[in-house]
Amino acid sequence: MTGLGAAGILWGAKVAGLMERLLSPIAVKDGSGLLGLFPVGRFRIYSVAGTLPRRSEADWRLRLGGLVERPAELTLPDLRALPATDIVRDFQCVTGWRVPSVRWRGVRLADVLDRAGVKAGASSVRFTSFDGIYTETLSVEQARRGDVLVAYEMDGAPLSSAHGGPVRLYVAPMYGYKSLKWLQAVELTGRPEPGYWEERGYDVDAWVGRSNGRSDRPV
Ligand SMILES: Nc1nc2c(c(=O)[nH]1)N[C@H]1C(S)=C(S)[C@@H](COP(=O)(O)O)O[C@H]1N2
Ligand SMILES: [Mo]
Repeated sequence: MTGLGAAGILWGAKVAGLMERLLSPIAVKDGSGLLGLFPVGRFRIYSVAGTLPRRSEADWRLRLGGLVERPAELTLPDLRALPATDIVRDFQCVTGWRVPSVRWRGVRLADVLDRAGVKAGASSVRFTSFDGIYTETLSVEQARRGDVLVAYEMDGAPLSSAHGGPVRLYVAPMYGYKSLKWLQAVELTGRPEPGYWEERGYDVDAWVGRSNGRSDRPV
């Protein structure tokens, strides 16, 4: 058991190094010019696409599809019309940085799923980003938790483009890589499709403190 534990920690550290190596040195271009990749405020700004994609609030749409009763395209006003939830938690990246007490506001993903009507055969949710590259996945059970949000505000302000605005996913109990930025589509499927970092070795079930060989304090 000790051997396996140590291997897990080594593996975790090696994989965490991968995220840093692939992301740290790049700079990202915003409409206004060059932006350093990190840190912005208390966060590091990550984009595997190497750019910060932009979509205005007016142009943003959320596609709901796959194994649902009522495929739909939601606008930001549609989303804001659903009950809002606030969550204040530390934000923890699997590479080790943590931002204390961040306030998120958004709609519970569960309410969005109910609006679309999840069909009986659906067991997973697949998320895509309008950066064209990043993907994520949750089980339907995880997606229905009360602390998983489709978020449109951070710390009392509209979610900035750097942080994944107008709308991103916020998966409070899991490492930051589950919180997909620049959310574009939510698709119900019959089996999990590992997300961007998960295809590169990170755990699909990314609970803070009990995944990826790490022992962070749970958030
Ligand atoms: N579309 C997209 N979403 C993403 C990422 C990314 O590179 N692209 N990085 C993930 C990782 S690893 C973390 S820790 C958080 C970082 O959020 P921030 O850029 O707002 O600090 O976003 C997650 N969501
Ligand atoms: Mo991360």
